[in-house]
Amino acid sequence: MKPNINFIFIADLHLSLSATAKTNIFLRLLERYAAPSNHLFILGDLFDYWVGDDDINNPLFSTVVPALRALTDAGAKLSLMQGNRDFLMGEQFAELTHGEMLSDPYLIEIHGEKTLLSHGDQWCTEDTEYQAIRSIVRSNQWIDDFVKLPINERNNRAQSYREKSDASKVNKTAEIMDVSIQTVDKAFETYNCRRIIHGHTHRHAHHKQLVNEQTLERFVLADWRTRGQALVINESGYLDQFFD
Ligand SMILES: [Mn+2]
Repeated sequence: MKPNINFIFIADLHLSLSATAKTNIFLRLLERYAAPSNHLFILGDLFDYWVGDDDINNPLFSTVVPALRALTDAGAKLSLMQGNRDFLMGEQFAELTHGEMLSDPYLIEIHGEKTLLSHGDQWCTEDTEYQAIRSIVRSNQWIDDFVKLPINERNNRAQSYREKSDASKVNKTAEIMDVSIQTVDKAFETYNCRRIIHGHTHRHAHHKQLVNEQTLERFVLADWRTRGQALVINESGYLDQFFD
């Protein structure tokens, strides 16, 4: 008999040095799921920002990396996806944690159901200003130039990008910053799947729609504030698990 694997999805923890309570919640979650029957997926923005896998003196690095490694050492599987805040989290990080990096979007099968995973920001296509910036900072040229800078300079720049991004959001409507329904529908079609799981928008939800007599469902993961949320899917169904 195949074991009933728990597929666990989290995103948008936005861990930072100033939010130690959240980091502790995350460490407890890792302890809780440290068993071979679990597969943890972190779908982006684990960190509020990440300036590169060589930032080894960052206290978050020395806290989070060994904790993730303890999870995989206990036999759990770990899959990581970059978010828009921590897209410089890469192969080196994955290797140290014994996890695997996933491309975005990524198609998996969960107990027989094809499921498309994404951070979600690339589907916010109505926010054209954001998409223009995204295509610049995700280019190899931009990344090569950025990671050549000294770490403290990278930290300063990350801070200033974040402030600019917060300022630009003030003038945008909630609809513009959500995923585009047309873009999501296209993803369902392209990947020929009936389930999507993503984060980024911080709009915790379970959407269902009927298309051609098929139910399409889209889980949006919650961002972590005073408590953490994990979506757990196994053979019995799905449930939201909260951590505080
Ligand atoms: Mn995000």
